[in-house]
Amino acid sequence: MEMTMRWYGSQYDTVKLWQIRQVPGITGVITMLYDKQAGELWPQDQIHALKEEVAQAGMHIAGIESVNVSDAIKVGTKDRDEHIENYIKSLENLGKEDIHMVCYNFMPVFDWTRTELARKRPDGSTVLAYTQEAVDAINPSDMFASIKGEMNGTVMPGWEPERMAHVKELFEMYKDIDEDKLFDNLVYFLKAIMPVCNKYDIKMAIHPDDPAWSVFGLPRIITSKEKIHRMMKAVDDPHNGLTLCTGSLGTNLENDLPDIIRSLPGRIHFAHVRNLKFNSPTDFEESAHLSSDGTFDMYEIVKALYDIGFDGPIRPDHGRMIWGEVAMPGYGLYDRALGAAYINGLWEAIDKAETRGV
Ligand code: DNO
Repeated sequence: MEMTMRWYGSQYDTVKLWQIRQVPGITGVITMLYDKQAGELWPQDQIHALKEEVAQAGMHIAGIESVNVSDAIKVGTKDRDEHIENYIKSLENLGKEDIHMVCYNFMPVFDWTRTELARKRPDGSTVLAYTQEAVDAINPSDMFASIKGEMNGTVMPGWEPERMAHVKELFEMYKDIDEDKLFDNLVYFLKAIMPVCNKYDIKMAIHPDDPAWSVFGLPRIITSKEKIHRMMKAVDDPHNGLTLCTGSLGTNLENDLPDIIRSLPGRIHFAHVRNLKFNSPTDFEESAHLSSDGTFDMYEIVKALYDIGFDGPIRPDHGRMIWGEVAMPGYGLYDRALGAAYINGLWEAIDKAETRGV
């Protein structure tokens, strides 16, 4: 594995590249052209400039999160083929710049969903949290308004104000889309992009739906082991892979995370590793990464990744807001640095136990 951290670009991120560089073991960042709308072309010169900026800071781009897939592609409207053409050209430009891993999602309307961005924990830290009760009580078009005051002045991925201004139209677009249609549109998209992925060895890593069930009646197709395998089989190419996101798949306590990992050797191209603490099956908060602070056994998760020979980028995922930091919720420097150090420690211990027979 390669330890990385997500970085939104100098224009948008409160965290600087030089700070990320000082986190022990981090050699790469996961980044994107943050001002590009889904469906838009990523020009090679802009990718090149981003790559140079990261290289100047002594790191490299370990992958992209995300080249977003437009709603036209997800819904299958008449603009879909044009957007897929742009997507293919963007992948080609990334390949030419020697970038070989792309994370994306196929979630309708909302990317990830949380109902609180700053729930206070007993130690005074704040975390992202979710309760089904809060989702059930709110009209989807009010969702953005209800959390925007907690965004610390940042633009959160998937919750861009321009996009949220059209929530009603977005819901209208998806009104005839059920799980099967959404799945067919995903397969159509993947089949169209596989040739360019093969040509440039670009590993596509779909992000699971977060939370791993339907919200606001919208269809969700990447929520369980069974559904992930259905997708892997439908386009059975090693470049069609998964972002193993423990915090997303793990929202459903029936998902056995180490078992899912072990069932997908060679198809996990990227890992988001974090813990969740459940107060009830439908009320969870994003605790510290440490096993004892949450519900997941982080040792078993990292061990499963190690055992399947996972060699892609890994990143600590959402962190708590600690030590007075003001940053994009989930994406401050301090707690993610602690997360990276912890995962590195687990990995080293597992590796030494395996290779030294300790
Ligand atoms: C949330 C992230 C997601 C993820 C996208 C991938 O913090 O994990 O926004 O980047 O779903 O396209």
